[in-house]
Amino acid sequence: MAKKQSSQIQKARGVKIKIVGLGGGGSSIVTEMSQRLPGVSFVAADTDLINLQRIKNNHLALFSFGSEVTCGLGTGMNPGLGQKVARSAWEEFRNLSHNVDLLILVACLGGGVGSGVLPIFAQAAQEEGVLSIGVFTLPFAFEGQQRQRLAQRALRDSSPYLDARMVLSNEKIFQVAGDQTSFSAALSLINQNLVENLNALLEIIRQPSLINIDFSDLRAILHGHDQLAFLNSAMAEGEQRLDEILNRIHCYDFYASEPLPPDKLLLHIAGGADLKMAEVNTISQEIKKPNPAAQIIFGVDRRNNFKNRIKVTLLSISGLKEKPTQTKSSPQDKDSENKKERSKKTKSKKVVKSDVQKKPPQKNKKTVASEKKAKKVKRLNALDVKELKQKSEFQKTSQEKIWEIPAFLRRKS
Ligand SMILES: Nc1nc2c(ncn2[C@@H]2O[C@H](COP(=O)(O)OP(=O)(O)OP(=O)(O)O)[C@@H](O)[C@H]2O)c(=O)[nH]1
Ligand SMILES: [Mg+2]
Repeated sequence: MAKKQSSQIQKARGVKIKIVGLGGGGSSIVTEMSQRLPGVSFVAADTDLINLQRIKNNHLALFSFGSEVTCGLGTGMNPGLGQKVARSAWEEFRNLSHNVDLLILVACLGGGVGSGVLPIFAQAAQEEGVLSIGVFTLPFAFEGQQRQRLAQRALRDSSPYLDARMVLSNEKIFQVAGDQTSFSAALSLINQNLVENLNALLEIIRQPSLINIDFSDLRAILHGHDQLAFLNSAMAEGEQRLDEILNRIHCYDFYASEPLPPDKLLLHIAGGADLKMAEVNTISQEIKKPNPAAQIIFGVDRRNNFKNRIKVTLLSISGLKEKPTQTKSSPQDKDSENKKERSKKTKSKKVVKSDVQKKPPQKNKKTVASEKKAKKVKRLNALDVKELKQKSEFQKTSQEKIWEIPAFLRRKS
């Protein structure tokens, strides 16, 4: 019995996490992560054999594909080619996702491999049933609009297959790095930020806490479809530690957009023996302010080496309003004709969707029941008719007013 339990504990602790970097930028980020994140499998995937040779290290598995088509080079900013070679590597992508508990796909969007391969890999992972999140960067503004468009298309095409995605923007580096910072050091700032935050997240699901958070909690928060994720951790010490934490926990320095009001939150607070109830309370209250109705999974840990210090880790998940149409067809069926057809359908579906939103909402059950009741009365006098009409007018206008309020405020009330 004791033996069985200890093997179950081992299994529970040994959650399999795989981080796969796609293309030149994705594999550079994963290379940096692989040297600093223990207990995770790392893979760099590219058609560019020279790039793979450059980043080779002991913590990283290299996966080359499509090199017979690209002659061992990149695609030259051609996502169509990226998709084509990805489709022929479909089974390998499925194998890479096999027996994995959490798959993190990292890509710098705007190029041909990262942007082209991403939707195909994400779909293969979904077929394998793995919990998957995407970590993406958008190109610098100086790289031009075409790269931005490729990046946006890759986001849109991959979103139906990923549980959630974090979207960072290279452009934000300018707000953080000084003018004299070297280019490589500036790029590395994003990578370091990701490493620190992912490390904090993995630490809380691996280390048992006073109020524990484990992988099933993380899965509950991440599981979904087309969600935006914001991950941050902040540590502060000394007398001003609480103020500092409150100031920094909502600073998502490199993210492409401000966080949306969260639907789900995973919050972990670690402190020393001097961590106070009031501090835990203030931090938690502050964090749920943008949406008090959000689902919160909460953990607390006491760490012996945290004298006078607090560390807060926050994963915030927001569902997106406009959900792209989900296409379940096999990637082998996807030729460019189908794609054009699909994008036409998506456009027309979007129109239909927004039309539907403008329509007055469906009558609620009570209204329908009272109208049914009214119908049963065979003969209505003039007064009955007037009263019924007023009632339905009132319900209609009050419902319409509700739909004029933004969704997140609606949820609050
Ligand atoms: N943050 C960050 N962004 C990068 C890095 N390398 C490239 N990028 C960005 O990623 C975008 C895509 O470049 P790559 O990742 O090299 O392209 P690719 O996916 O290999 O595709 P190819 O066009 O076939 O080479 C660029 O426009 C840059 O904005 C990096 O190391 N860090
Ligand atoms: Mg490349």
